[in-house]
Amino acid sequence: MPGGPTPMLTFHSAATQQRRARTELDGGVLVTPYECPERVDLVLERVRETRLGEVRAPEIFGLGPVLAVHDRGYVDFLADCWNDWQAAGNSGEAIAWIWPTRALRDDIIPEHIDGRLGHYALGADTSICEGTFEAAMASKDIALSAVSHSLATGEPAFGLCRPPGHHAASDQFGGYCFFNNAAIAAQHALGRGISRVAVLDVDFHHGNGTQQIFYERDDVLFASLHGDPRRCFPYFLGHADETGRGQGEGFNLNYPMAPGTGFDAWSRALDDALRRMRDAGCEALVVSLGVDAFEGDPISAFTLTSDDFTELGRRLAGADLPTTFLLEGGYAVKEIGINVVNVLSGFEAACRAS
Ligand code: FKS
Ligand code: ZN
Repeated sequence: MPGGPTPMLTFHSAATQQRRARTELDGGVLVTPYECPERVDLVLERVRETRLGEVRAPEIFGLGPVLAVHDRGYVDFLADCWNDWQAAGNSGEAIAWIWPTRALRDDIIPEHIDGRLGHYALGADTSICEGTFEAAMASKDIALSAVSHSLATGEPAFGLCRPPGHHAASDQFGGYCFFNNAAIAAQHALGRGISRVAVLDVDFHHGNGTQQIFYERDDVLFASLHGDPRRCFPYFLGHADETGRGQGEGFNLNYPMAPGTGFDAWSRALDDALRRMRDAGCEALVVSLGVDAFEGDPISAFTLTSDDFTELGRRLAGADLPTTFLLEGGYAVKEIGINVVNVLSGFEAACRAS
């Protein structure tokens, strides 16, 4: 269909906008969060403008697929956090400020909301506000709908997820993430007759949550291209020597790269990850699609151009697998639509050409 719409479906829900946090601790002050609702509006606008394909509402999946990768106590905490925080008399948004660090005990979960926040938080960058849980629920339903569609049809699908997911561990939130959408989708794919899934994380930041969730398993191959944790968030995971444990040994691949890395070196890591996915016999691909490796990103440090994102899409199509794209980060808001849709249309163009 030259010039006509391509078959890539986008899953989107206005409920993702229910999270409208006002605060993020940044440089010692509270700023308006980089991870803002406009990000979704702008990607959606570009999807429509380029006629990428149909936009659909997600199906509702409930908590079952969430509990397949997240801890029950954690999920309950997220559901109750905003009410408990307000009931304790706080006027601002919920921000963790004390943690079970090396010098303290971590085996007894406190009852007080301040202690619970510290138990379940990775860092202080991510405030919890009204609507956060509802938005996270919508985000994982988008991811589940996208992966279901892709597996049912063999066609690629795009989940316009927000909040993002890849920093969310089995029982911790942070880095703007609450439910690990990619992990939930990958786990769901395994329940649908796929025996090994690849999760390829191209966001600038290491996908610590996805790594942690699957670290001891060989049915999910996790590969992440990211800023070296010696110098980049999340600082405490994502080194090259983290290769998996037990059954999972060899199924975790980290490609930390120095700030300033451009597409040449970055795409060599990408090609290596794609080769390892093929060698491992992966049958489906979930892409944690952050576009913060972009040269103009305000909080990241790689130098990919908008055209490089098109080439990324082309190379991903070469894997020739049912592919689900899930939005993660990307904070150059003005260019976020172009960069995300470049990946998707590069993928589509390569599929049609072959
Ligand atoms: C300090 C700014 C640093 C942490 C960076 C979070 C990155 C999040 C992300 C995701 F995809 F999850 F959204 N904050 N206030 O881009 O990896
Ligand atoms: Zn990121």
